[in-house]
Amino acid sequence: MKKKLLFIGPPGAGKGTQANLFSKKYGHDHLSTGDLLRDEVSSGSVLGTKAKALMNQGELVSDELVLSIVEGRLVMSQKGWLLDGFPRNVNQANSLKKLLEKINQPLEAVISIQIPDNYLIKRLLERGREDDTEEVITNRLKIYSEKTAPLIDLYRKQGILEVINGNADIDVVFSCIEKALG
Ligand code: B4P
Repeated sequence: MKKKLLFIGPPGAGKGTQANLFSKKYGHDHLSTGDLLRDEVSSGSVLGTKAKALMNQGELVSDELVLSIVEGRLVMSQKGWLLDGFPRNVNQANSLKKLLEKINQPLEAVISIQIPDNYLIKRLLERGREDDTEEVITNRLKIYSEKTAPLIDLYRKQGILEVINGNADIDVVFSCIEKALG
């Protein structure tokens, strides 16, 4: 199984859900910037307080903060890693590229989970996290299509992209991911 992975997809596509299942089964370190930022928010730190305000509007947190969170964990990882929710814009993708070159751990595959917007909105409203209101979800989807979706083409050009249909049961999506990475 490939060891250096990235899962990308719009909010609610199931990337967190699938990354969790996958890392539990195959032993990758699961690096979810969303989860790491929510931990920072719960800690009540100054950075967490700043992050919370942005997250609750559906905006991206500063690249510097996200990078500082990811870098240390990537460098420490011994058994392979799975990035979930990072990179989210071109600047983060460039920083990741430089970091991976520095530590000599090239990305092996990118899983792009795709699903129409109307299903995403329904899923997220049902989940009901603090940033899962209709207004905030709409903003997150807009930011995804403007800033994150262009990265898919970048990874397609590198020949490491696998597109997965996210509009199916969780176990069906999981099997498709295993097949793509096997
Ligand atoms: P994230 O935590 O990454 O959250 P997300 O995009 O909403 O997706 P998530 O992974 O949680 O949900 P999933 O699709 O698995 O980001 C939250 C915020 O953090 C961002 O808005 C931003 O502010 C900040 N942030 C994070 N990373 C950042 C970065 N790199 N730079 C700057 N800011 C950053 O699942 C959603 C729901 O669907 C769940 O309830 C799940 O149970 C359900 N579901 C999943 N698969 C399903 C299926 N197949 N069928 C039915 N339901 C399914």
